Amino acid sequence: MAKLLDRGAIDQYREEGYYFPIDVLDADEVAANRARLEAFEAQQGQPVHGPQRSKSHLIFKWVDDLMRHPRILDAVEDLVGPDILCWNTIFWIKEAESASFVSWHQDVRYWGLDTSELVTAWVALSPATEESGCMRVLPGSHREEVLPHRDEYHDDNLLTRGQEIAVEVDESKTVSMALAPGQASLHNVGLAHASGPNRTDDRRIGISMHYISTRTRQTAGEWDSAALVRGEDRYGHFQLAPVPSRDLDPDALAFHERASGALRDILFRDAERVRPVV
Ligand SMILES: O=C(O)CCC(=O)C(=O)O
Repeated sequence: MAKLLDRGAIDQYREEGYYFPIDVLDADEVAANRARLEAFEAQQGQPVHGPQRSKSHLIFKWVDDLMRHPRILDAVEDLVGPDILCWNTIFWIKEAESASFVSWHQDVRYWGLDTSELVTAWVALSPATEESGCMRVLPGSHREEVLPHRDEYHDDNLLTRGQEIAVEVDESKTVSMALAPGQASLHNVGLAHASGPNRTDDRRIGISMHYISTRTRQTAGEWDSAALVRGEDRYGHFQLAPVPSRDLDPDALAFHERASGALRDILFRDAERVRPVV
């Protein structure tokens, strides 16, 4: 029996490659998480950036908690089964009135994972609207061949290599996944997706969490890590990440350094240029 998604939602996800919205956090929880993020940014004098954007559950205890949120895990379990790893967590922040964008891309092309079942849950901590640059998806593209990509390294592109699909995407067939703060969307690793600039006076803040079955293997690197978030790991294909005891836990930070270095090697493995962001 499904835990959170109904039959229609599961069928839509399988057919179209996405499903939204799912209510995850209430207004107080959103405010508390945003305050934690922004207190950290105020303290360091700049927004979360570079390697801080990825595997961020190893830096921030509250991201680790969010990654284990029962409503998210119930939805993910409905799609990948009961033994679940979270491979990565990524901040997607577009400052107010900023040109930041994400080009059309398919994650399956870059992540080296031998699964077509990875589910991304993307949680909004501020309004994700067409105006603020919410995600757009190309329904059904996860069931087609992976499209050719090229690297553009555009400064405003939030993607590591500025990777983009090298053929025209028919915008008339795309769907905008607008979310209110505290809501989440789900999308499949093969689904083509993108997002435009933020034309509002608030930051657009999202956190993506990338879930796989424990069966999954990393094929692009010798060593990779993931967090066991539900069930049992009977395979041992990934080094299991520690659970931080608090924000900036020194042991978890040391693990983050190794884990994000390995991730960078995977993401840039056939790239012309390596950028500090992962
Ligand atoms: O936040 C965005 O606009 C894009 C996010 C994305 O590419 C992802 O979660 O896979």
